[in-house]
Amino acid sequence: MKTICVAGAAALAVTTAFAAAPAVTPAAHVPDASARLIGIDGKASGVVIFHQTAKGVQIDVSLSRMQPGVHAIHIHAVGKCEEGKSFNTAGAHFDVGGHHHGKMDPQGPHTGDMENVTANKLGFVRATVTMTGFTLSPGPNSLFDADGSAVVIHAGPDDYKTQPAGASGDRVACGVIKTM
Ligand SMILES: [Cu+2]
Repeated sequence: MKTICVAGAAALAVTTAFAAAPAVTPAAHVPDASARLIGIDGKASGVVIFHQTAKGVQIDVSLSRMQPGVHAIHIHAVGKCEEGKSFNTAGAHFDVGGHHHGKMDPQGPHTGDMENVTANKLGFVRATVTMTGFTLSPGPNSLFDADGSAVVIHAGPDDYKTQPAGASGDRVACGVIKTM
């Protein structure tokens, strides 16, 4: 019991310290966003959480029901995921400035290109990355442009060079990015 009280006091002290801190940075006012992914069967396949920090957008990827192995993951340009249309409704890769696909292309990568993720033998993916080319906040690089944006998982890995999507195959999961 005594331990619990001490812990509570410590937590209170921390809370008080934060409350007394000077005004937070503008980035802290940007709401988090999330994409709830569905598979091509229309059933839930995981969630991707977006958090704006001073250094970029932190992205926490948590997927299930993937085929074991390596998969491409990209931000696509349109916030529309229709499994009946093979998720082609999500459009091409999100890009600002007319880049080519892939970090191995001299004119790449697309702004929405991300590092491949790996599903374990049970089909789960956990990954955290920080992306600097786009923002959650309003502006020219915002994911929340007129037609929104989506997260798309592909059947295979991105080779980071083949146009337009790294020869990564079918789109197997998709989620519209929404403010939480
Ligand atoms: Cu893609």
